[in-house]
Amino acid sequence: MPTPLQFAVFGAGFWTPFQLAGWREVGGAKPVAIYNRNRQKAEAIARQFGIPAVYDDPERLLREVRPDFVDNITEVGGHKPLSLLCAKHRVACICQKPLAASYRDAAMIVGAFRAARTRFFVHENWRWQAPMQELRRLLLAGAVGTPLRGRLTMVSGFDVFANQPALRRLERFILTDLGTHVLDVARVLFGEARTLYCRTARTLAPRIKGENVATVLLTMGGAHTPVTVELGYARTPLEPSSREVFPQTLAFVEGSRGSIELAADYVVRVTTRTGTRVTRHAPPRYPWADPRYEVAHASIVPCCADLLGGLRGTGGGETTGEDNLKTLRLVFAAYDSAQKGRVVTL
Ligand code: 89Y
Repeated sequence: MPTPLQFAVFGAGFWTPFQLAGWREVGGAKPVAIYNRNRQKAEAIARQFGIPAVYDDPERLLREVRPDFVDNITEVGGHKPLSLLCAKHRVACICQKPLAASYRDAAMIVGAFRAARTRFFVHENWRWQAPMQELRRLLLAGAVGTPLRGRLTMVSGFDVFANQPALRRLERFILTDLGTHVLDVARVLFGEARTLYCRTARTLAPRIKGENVATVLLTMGGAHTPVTVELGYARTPLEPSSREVFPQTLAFVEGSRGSIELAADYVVRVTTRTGTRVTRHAPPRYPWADPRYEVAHASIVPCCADLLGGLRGTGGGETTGEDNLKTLRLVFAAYDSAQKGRVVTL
């Protein structure tokens, strides 16, 4: 067994305990210090996970501890300053999504790590969800031929603001918080985008600053496959059959030889001329995961395992900063399209 990498945690909010539990599940990395501007919150997490050192000054932590890497689990406002601090000290870093509130800032962060010749990754976990992995596998294997069109839907009335009140204050909400995930999955499934058109709305979700509904139409990959991404966190009255599935993303792909449906309860239906094959791809059940976030929390484990391989240089590490910039280009092109009312060519 290789020596575990020693890491420092930045942030002590809603996601931190799940992220730490995920690392514990993966093994091979040990938290040795935690920073949070509110020291008491950091101390509580340190007690829970046996982290020996607590700091309320991130630079002091980096100087004194010199961790192998930092897991930056702060809210979006902390991503740029804290990531740049890691680049300055040449400490490898994994940052939560969305990497930054603008494409420019995100590119600046990635550029700083490139200049410092230091590894930098984004913890983008949606593509690691068990049913998404199956969809990816099926498309790669050509199970339904060439994709002719695709639809990815995450429309929910779940109160995401209760656990993450900072989401209410985002000027740009659903495309940065959720669009980052779902547009990333779209890239993984269908290839890079050629064109993009987006409409946004703010509706039926009181007391938030940003948009909470977005529809993005993209053409993707060599085949220019049309892909629709539907996002919504709203208390929209939905018909009973479209029941609440948060945080599952549903999908439907029509191909030249059949179709694939990713339905509620992690059910995958593959229909070809020979009939329909139904399988279930539920995520592993972890005792530490919040059951209301089951598939999202479970995906932390394969995501961290992949990033650990990237940090060690032993393979994996799909979601580099550079890769995430490609996803963020779509997120911010979507705002541009919605504002100008026109198609963006990428
Ligand atoms: O912040 C979001 C995330 O990354 O997963 C779901 C979420 O908690 C609410 O959209």
